Amino acid sequence: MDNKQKLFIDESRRIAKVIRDASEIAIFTHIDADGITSGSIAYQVALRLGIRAEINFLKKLDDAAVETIRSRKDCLIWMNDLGSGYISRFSGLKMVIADHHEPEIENPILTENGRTRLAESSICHLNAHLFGIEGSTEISSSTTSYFIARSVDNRNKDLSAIALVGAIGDLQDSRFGKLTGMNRLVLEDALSEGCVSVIRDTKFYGKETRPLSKLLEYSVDPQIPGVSSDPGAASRLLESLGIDYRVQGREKTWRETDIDDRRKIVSFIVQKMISEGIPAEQINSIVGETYLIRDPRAEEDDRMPSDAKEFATLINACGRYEKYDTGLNLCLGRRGEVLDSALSLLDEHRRNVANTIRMVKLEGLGQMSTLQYFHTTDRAPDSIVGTIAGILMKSKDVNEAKVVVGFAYSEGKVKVSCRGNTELVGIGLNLAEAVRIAAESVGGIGGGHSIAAGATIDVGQEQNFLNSLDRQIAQQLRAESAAPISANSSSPQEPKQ
Ligand SMILES: [Mn+2]
Repeated sequence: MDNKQKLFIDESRRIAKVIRDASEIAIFTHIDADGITSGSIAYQVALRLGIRAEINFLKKLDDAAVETIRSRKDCLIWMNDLGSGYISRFSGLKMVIADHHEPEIENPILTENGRTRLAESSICHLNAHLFGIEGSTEISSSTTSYFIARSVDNRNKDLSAIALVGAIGDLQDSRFGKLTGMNRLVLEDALSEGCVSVIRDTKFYGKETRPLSKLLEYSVDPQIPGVSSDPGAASRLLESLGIDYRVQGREKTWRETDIDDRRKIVSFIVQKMISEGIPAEQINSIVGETYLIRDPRAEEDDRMPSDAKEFATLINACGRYEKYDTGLNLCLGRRGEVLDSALSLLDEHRRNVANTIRMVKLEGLGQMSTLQYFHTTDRAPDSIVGTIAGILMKSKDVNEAKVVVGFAYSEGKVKVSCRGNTELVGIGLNLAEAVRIAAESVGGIGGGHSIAAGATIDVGQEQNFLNSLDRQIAQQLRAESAAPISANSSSPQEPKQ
């Protein structure tokens, strides 16, 4: 453990005391996998302490949400996965913020004995950025909340399993092919508690749930030349490799496929990537750590995926379709009927994503100098616009040197999702800042991470937002190329949603 990590954990201990002393806790959390897992950790902590607690899920931190939060000033408010960016709106509240998004810049920050903290005394703020820790690869909101949980009571170490699901849901492993930094400390706890096992495997999505040919056809990370997005190509490949991929009238999953057959597939993909001139580091990154979760609190159910990535996808599906209780209950270990609903939400989600991608590709993306954009208007659920932007950013059909911006109508406003990649971040892109400034220039709000950010703006402001964002990004990329030492991005991986 380094000094920054030690200071972060010291701060989590100070916050744990505030939580133990509370008589009632109002938990607020975001609705993605990281947010729902974080909220479930906070909720479980309160339950175990015997403290009266309620949990509220927020799509975004708009004026109405701030109003709701401020109305709970009678109890301790515990924010997860949001809050850091708009902390000045909460002055005077008794509040704990466990977040990993970039903190509000204008907020007064004090440095005392080498420790950076907010000058706002009634708010306990645990955020990696205040300690010089990277908030998009080294720690998620779920692992931030986990450090508080563990400081409250060592017996909460069993919550490390669900904390890892949140970190994976936030794609914190994608840059290095494994969990690093503070997340790695949580992984160590989970290993010693026996609630996770780590295997080296390919990065394919759906290893436990997708039929083998679909796993290959739908693979965007890695893209398999000649196979990804080409219906029928995967089955032809499997047959040409002489792989028996059927069992009892259905296709096997990756996990059910014979180990030698899996090796054949991987070596075929590697050779194909070499022949296409794909860089070696990108080829190496098709294999990474896979985390298999065994939550000791969970009910037995064979249908529950143990792969943390698939677990996170299930929770994300619950959040996207506003079935927050289903997501929460899944995180608390419920299965059975809860799992039934989660699985059918995931089915519905996959259909929506496939249809929307088809629609956007058909229409084509609008082009500006540093970005490319699409608008799903009201033809798709607003909750999938980030997923669509992420998939497009990784696909061969768009310009990888430009940011992808997606718009969708959402409750009388426009929801905006922006995605970059590690190459762009390496040459100066900071979407969190660019999107925040562009959103504020049209009277909206926005923020996030350097590689992925979002905003909410008024209907009709799309073009003004794009103009401002285009200028911001151009400025960031220019400033970086003018700097004497340019940042170097060594990793080919970029998060997707
Ligand atoms: Mn998060």
